[in-house]
Parts: sequence; C-alpha cells; structure tokens
Amino acid sequence: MPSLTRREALALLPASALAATAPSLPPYGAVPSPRQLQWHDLELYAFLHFTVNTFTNKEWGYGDEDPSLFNPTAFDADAIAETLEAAGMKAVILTCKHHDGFCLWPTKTTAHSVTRSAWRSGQGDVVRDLAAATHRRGMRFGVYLSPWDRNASNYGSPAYVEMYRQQLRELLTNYGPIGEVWHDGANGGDGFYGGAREKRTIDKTTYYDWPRTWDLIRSLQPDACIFSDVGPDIRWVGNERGVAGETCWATYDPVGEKGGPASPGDVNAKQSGLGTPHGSRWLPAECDVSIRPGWFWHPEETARVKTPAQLMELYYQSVGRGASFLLNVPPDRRGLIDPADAAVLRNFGSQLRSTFRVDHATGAKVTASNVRDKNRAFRPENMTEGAGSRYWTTDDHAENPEATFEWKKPETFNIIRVREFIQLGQRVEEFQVEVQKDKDWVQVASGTTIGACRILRLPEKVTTMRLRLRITKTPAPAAISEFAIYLEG
Ligand code: FUL
Repeated sequence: MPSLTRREALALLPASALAATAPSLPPYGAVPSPRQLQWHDLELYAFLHFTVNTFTNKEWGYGDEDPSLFNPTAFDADAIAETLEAAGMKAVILTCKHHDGFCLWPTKTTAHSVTRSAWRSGQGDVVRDLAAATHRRGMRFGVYLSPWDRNASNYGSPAYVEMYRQQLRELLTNYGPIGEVWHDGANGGDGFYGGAREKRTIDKTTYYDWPRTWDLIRSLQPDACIFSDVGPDIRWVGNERGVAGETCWATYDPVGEKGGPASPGDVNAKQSGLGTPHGSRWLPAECDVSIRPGWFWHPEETARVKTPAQLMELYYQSVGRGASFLLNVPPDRRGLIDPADAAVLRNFGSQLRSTFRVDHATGAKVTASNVRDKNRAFRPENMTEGAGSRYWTTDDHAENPEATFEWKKPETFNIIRVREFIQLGQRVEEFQVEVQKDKDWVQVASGTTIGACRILRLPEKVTTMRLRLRITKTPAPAAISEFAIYLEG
C-alpha cells in the first residue's frame, strides 16, 4: 500500500481522534439550506434573453407580435452552451417567456408560442434544446417565466394565475432538473391582452399568491432555488448594474418600498444590496447585469459590449462580495452568441482562470493566536488546504484573533480571497490583512463582511514572507474555511 502523506493521514482520522474533546462550534443565526449551498458553489452563470424582441428590436414586446417573427436562422444550443462554458459559467437561465408572453416551448396553455413560428416549421423547442445542451456539459439549467404577460387575454384574472402555474408545471416536469426559477418583479401596465389593448393593474402583494406557487415549485423540483426580490432562496441585489454592496450580508429581512411587508416587485432596493446584518433569513444576493446596454440583442449595441476588464471588475463586485454574478448574453437573430460578445467571454474566462490558477498561500506555514479548545480539528492550516469542509475557528472569547502565514521565500500577490464556513452562518463584520515589512506590520487591506466569498483587490502588488489575517469584529467566533492569495497579471 502506498504510504500516505501526513495530510492524507490526517484527513482519514475522524476529527474527534485528534483531541480528547469532541470538536464543536455551534451554528450562528440563519444558515443556508442544502439547495442554497449548492447554488453558492455556482458563483458565475449566464442569463439568455431571447424572444420575438430579438427580431423586432425591442426591450419589452407589447404582446401583439406575430409569432412567425421568431425565426432564428442558425439556432444551436450546443454552440451557445459551449461559449458560456468557456467563460467559466456553471449554469444558464433562459427567458422561457418574457413580458410579451411568447413561449419558447410548445406549451399547451397558449398558441402564442414556437408552435406558431416559422422556425423549424413550428416543431422547435428552445427550452428542450438548451436544457439538453447545458445538462450534457454538467451545467445547471434555470427558467425565467415572466409573471406579467402582455399577450394573455386573461391577464389580471384568477384564471391567468392558474395558467402561469400550468406553464411552470410544464417547465418543471418536462426538461429534467431545474436549478433556478426566476420570478421577475416588473408587473402590470398596458398591453395587448388578447386584443383589449388597455392598461391593467394588479395588486402585486396579493394577485399572484406567491406562497402557493412556491409550494408547487418545491413539490416538482425540490432542489431548485427560487429567485425573486424577496427570495425565498435567492434575492435580487437591488440594481441591474451587477454590483453588490461593499458590505453584503447573505442574511436578509426584506421590507417593502414604503416600509411595509415586501413582495416581488415591492422591495426596498437599496437595502437589497446590503442585506440585513445578522438578519433572520439566509437570502443571498444575485447580481444580474447585461453584457450589452439592453437585455435583448440589438444590432446597434454591438459596439457597446462590455470589455473583459469591465467583466472582471463586475466579478469582483459580485462574487467578490459574497453574491453571484448572473451575466446576460443575449443570442442574436441567428440564435447564436454574437461574435463580439463571444470573443469578450472567451477572454474574460481565460483571465479568470489565469488569475485564480495558483494560490500562493498553499505551502505557507500557518499559525494562529488562538485555536478553539486547542483542538486540531480547528487548526489554521485548514484555511490553505482547499478542502472547504474544514475551517479555522477560535474560543468564544478570543479577542482580535489572528492567523499568521509564513513562507520560506518572498511571495508576491495583489488579490486576497477569504471564505467563511457558511454552513454555520455568517459572522465576521471586520477584518484586516497585514504584511511584515522589515520588523513592522503594515496593513495592506481591510474588509467588512466575508460570507461565502470576499475578494480584495490591492491597488498594487505586495511582496512578503509574513502575512497575518486579523479578525477585528465578530459577534461569535469566526469560522474561516479559506484564505488564498493570487497574482493578477
Ligand atoms: C426586468 C425586466 O423588465 C427586464 O426586461 C429584464 O428581463 C430584467 C432581467 O428584469 O425586470
């Protein structure tokens, strides 16, 4: 039998064998559900806005569009999925129905769908093709189904809410596992409504009876995360710029715009970006933003595709603040990613991979001012061993605990990534990173919340042989599962 390294041998030992006392760190406050934990791992994924608008050059279709307009000349779900995968995307969410009401799958609920389009003589199914292409690559597939439907004649009546649920039933039963269900907050207003061409207003707080719809989703796809302004699993970040708050809590107790109870379409958006410090619900933020000015593809916007550097910045402002990055990449009239967008995505993907390829903290000697119960299960080395299932933590009353990383030769970096062991809740409010220069410790970075992921980008490169992470404000012992440093070129 090949001999084990010390690390492998330690990993095989039950944690309780490492010390006389059984290790224990109680959870703190709200904690994520298993389905939310799976979602936290995704970090970066794509939105696809695609419908009749792609052909009419609109952002919001009125609902009177002729379905035959939807006619991509070269739609290829595998080519789309491949481009997104190359950018490091781990999931895709498709606008199965946008506000105009046109359904990208052959629904039984309305004739306003691909069955009436010229595309593939009405035999095509965009949802089926994209679900299959993403699943083939091990990516998750999610559905956006606009609650507001400007085509449906029954919009505003209870019958429409039943129709909406029926559409969800179709999407959640016929296309394999669904990772996320996206409920838009835009609601009500003027529209075609089966020819009525009028303004219809609904009461956002009562009309959809969301709790019943969410029960339906849970029963059909228990692992799917449900997104809306108020969750119940993932919250809107409060803006469409793709940016989470500099301080961003995964915990959140949403309130409405006027301070009352919140509902999809009625939330205090400013607070959504920050979350609620030590709030009662685990409701992490998702940052949605388009690679172009609009959500749908418009020929005149091809010159205004975001640059790879802008996407990197957005990555740091979303994933780097404990939220997720949902980047919209709208297919063009061929039904493919525009070559300009595809080139940017490839470049962005390779920048991400090269930045985060080598973690210079692995191999450091790590020590800490305090280890909980002096138990090796909580040793500070856990932060550099990349397992994610172990963490460094301290005794309850350890004051400003710090962990020191020492290298045999100088290391150079300009990116710091820290993660809390969120399975036990989000705790840290403030931390600092210092490096030793000659004899003195000099602060090179500081941050507030950590949560699932905090990335700090330093203004310039730092070279050192000794670094320390100091936890300066936390209401309960910090549990840190990762401390990594990288060099961005
Ligand atoms: C908004 C919609 O009105 C936009 O068209 C887009 O779908 C965006 C993601 O959500 O509320």
